Amino acid sequence: MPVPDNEALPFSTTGNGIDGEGRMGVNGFEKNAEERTSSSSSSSFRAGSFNAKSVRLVQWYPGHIARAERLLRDQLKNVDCVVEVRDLRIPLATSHPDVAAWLGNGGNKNNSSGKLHITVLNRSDMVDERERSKWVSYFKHKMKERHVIVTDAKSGRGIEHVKKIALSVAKEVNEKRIQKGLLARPVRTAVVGYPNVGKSALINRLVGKKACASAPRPGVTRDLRWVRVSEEIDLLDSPGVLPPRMSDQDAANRLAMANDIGEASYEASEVAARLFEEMKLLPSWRREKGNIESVVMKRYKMSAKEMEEMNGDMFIEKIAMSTCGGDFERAGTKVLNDFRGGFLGKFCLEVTPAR
Ligand SMILES: Nc1nc2c(ncn2[C@@H]2O[C@H](COP(=O)(O)OP(=O)(O)OP(=O)(O)O)[C@@H](O)[C@H]2O)c(=O)[nH]1
Ligand SMILES: [Mg+2]
Repeated sequence: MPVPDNEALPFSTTGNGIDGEGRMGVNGFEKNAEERTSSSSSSSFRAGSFNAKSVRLVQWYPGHIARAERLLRDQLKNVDCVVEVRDLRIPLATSHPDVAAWLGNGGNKNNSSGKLHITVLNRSDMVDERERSKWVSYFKHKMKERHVIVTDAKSGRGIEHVKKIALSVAKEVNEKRIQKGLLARPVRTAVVGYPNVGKSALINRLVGKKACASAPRPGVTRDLRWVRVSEEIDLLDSPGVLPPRMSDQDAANRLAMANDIGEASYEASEVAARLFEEMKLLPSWRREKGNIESVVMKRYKMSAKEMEEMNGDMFIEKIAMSTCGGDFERAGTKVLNDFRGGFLGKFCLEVTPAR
């Protein structure tokens, strides 16, 4: 006689809540006092060259994230499949280093003995079609990731594909269960990734209704939460998790540009200055179709020559002086919002590695 599953999932929205632990700043990220006092943006702006500064991503691991990760690890023991959501504008910076450990595959993401790994490259509507294909090919063929799906959780693009793979895992899991004399159950799929990459939006699309809170800022989801999609699929929504240490300042800056970390951990003017310099180095800055340069020229009323000669600080200073009453932070926020809102065009901030 088939035996029901004895590990029922906690479908409650409150039972396993993660609290803020009091020491968080805006959006759950806090600046330390030393950095706060040393980061007067406008003065540091004029003083040194751009490269001498780094963004002050000082509180990388606030309490709620540490706690979220612990609870996530615990829940992952009961999971069959892990959907790792990345931001297609910055797919390397949002590839979480702990995924292999979460999968329980002996540190190897592609080892088939553990849980199934689905890579979701979300925000596909925000990047160019050609870049999109290059990234899929990179993760599939170079990184040997088995299931790589491009999605746009806003419009629903790619969602059926995610569902199809989850259902195929469900079938496999249940065939094994029935052979062992156990009752069939829904496939348990955890949706994980960095903050603000679109995990909850993806779940809402899969469920077909607004089951989870989703908003355009990092740190919206604070609780682990199981959601039933159908008799065949259960999904776990989880808070965005950052690695405990991040030595790569380039990646950290890109997370800030894309709004994938809390705004309290950096100066908008500095990150925006760096964004300008990074954009200028991209092949898409001057590509034939849909180049970034012409969009930026038009938006900020600057000439190509002027932009060529400017570094990031000068670019922000010009915007601050011309449209923001000399306020560098306002100018930085404006540029970041333009990028995040897609007003600077559709492009990835990272280029597929050549190797
Ligand atoms: N343009 C676009 N916007 C998206 C996409 N996916 C999600 N969003 C939007 O991005 C914002 C963040 O989405 P969430 O689903 O809250 O992100 P999350 O990963 O759950 O974030 P946390 O809970 O903070 O970790 C929301 O405003 C979504 O509507 C996408 O594919 N394209
Ligand atoms: Mg969320």
